[in-house]
Amino acid sequence: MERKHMSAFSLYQILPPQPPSNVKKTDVKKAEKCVSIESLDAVLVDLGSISNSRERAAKMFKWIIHPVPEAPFFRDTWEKKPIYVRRRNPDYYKGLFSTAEFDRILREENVQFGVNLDVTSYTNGKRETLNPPGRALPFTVWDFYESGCSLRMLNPQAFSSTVWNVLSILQEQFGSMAGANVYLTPPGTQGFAPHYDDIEAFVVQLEGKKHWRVYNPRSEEEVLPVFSSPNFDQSDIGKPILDVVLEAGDLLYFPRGFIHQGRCLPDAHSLHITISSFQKNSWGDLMQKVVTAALEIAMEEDVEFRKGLPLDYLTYMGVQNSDKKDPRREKFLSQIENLMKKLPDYAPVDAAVDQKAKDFLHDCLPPVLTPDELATSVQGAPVRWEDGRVKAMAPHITTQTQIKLLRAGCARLCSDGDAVHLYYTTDNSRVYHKEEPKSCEVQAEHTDAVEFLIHSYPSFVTVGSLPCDSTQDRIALAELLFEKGIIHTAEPLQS
Ligand SMILES: [Mn+2]
Repeated sequence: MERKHMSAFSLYQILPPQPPSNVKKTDVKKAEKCVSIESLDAVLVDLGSISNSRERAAKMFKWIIHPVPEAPFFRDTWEKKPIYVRRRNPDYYKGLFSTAEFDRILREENVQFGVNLDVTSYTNGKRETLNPPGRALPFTVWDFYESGCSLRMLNPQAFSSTVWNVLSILQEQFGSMAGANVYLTPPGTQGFAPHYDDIEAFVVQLEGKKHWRVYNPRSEEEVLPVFSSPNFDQSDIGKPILDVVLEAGDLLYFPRGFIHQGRCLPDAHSLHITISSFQKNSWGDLMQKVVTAALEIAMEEDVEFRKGLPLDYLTYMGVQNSDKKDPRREKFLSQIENLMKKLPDYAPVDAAVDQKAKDFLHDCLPPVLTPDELATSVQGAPVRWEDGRVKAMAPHITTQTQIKLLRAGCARLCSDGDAVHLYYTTDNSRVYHKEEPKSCEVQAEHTDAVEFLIHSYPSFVTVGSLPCDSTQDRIALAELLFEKGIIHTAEPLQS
C-alpha cells in the first residue's frame, strides 16, 4: 500500500529538545483558575459524588497531569514525546504512597522477593538483581537499602488500597490496564541501567528527588516498540533530550520507546510510583485478532481460500528461491495479494474488539466502592450472624428497585460464537490475573435487558423497566447481576 506520511521517528527529530511543557510559573497560575489544585484525599471525596465512572476517570487523570490540559496532552504529547511538570508543591501527590507505607507493607503483608519486590543495583555500568529467595522482611530489605540497593515494589495495588483505588479509576480513562511499580532509591545511587519500556509511563515523584535523563528512540524500529529493551550501555544511547531533577510533587511522562535513566543525588533518597498503561494496546494488537478471525471466516465461506496450493510451489517459493526470476513466482504472489484483498470482506471487527475488551476486563482491577456504593451493593448487604442466628433476611429486589451498573466499564456483553456472555471485573483480584476471566452466559431473553442496562448508565432504571418478557425474568436477571456485584441499587435494599 502506498501512503505518504511523516514517520513518527522523523517527527521526534524535529521536536524541540526541551519540551515546551516545562511548565512556567505563569502557566501554572493560568491553569489554577480553571482547575483547583486539590489534595488526593479531596479529589477522591470529590470523585465519590460523580455518578459516572468515566467522568471520575477523566477527572483523576486531569489531576495527575495538572496543569497540563488533557486535550492538548493527548493531541501533542501522548505517544509522541516526554513531558516534565515542575509543580513546586511537594505535597501534591501526598497520600498516594509513602516510604512509611512501604515499611508497613513489608511488616504486615506477605511480600515475596522476585514476586512483589526486586532488589537491584547499577554500579560502574553493571546492572544486578540481588533477590534472595523467600519473604521480604524489613530486616533484610532495609539492609539492602542501607548498602545502596534500589527497591522496586511490583504490584503496590495489591497492598495499598489508595493505589488500587487510583488505578481502578484510571483504567477507565485509558480503556487499557493501568499498572504501577514503586521505586525507592538510596541517595547517590542508581538502580537501573538505561532502557526503554513497552508502556506509557507516568513517573510520579512522591518523596525526595531524582535526576532523570530521557533520550529519543534510536531508530524507526524503536518508536512505540512492542517489547521493552534490554539494558543499554551509556555509549549506546546518545544525548538526552530531557535532563531534569524531579522533586516531590513533580511529574514526568514519557512514551514507550524513550530511553530513560534516573539517578539519586547525593543528598536525598527518592520514592516514586510509575503509573503505566497501553501495553499491547496498539492497532496492530487489535489487527492480530481481526486478521486471525477474518481468515477463519474466509476459509469457512470462500472456496478460494480452501483450494489447494500448486503441486510444485515449494520448488520456486521460499527463501532459497527468493532471488529466482520465475514467472510462477509472480503468479503465486498475485494470488496471495488477491486473497489478502478479500480479507476485509470477512473481517469481524466488532467481534475482534470484543476479544480485546474481554482481555481488558480480565486485566482490570476490581472497583473500589464508595461508602454509598457499598451500602447499596451485594458487598454491603446487611445480612449477618448475630446472637446465635442469621440477622436480617437476604434483601429482595422488586420491580420498583432502581438499579445501575457499578461502573461504566465493569461489565460487557461479548458474543462467543453462538452464545452471548457477560464479562465482568467485579470478581477480579487485586493481583494481576490471579482470577480466571469472569463471565456468565446471558440467555437470549435477557440480552436486550442487559444491553438496556449498559446503555442506561449512569442513570438508574427500575427493574420493572427492563425489556424482558415477564416480571419473573426481570427479577431473576436483576438478582443475578446483584449477586455478581455488577449492579447496585439507588437505595439500600430492605429485607
Ligand atoms: Mn523503565
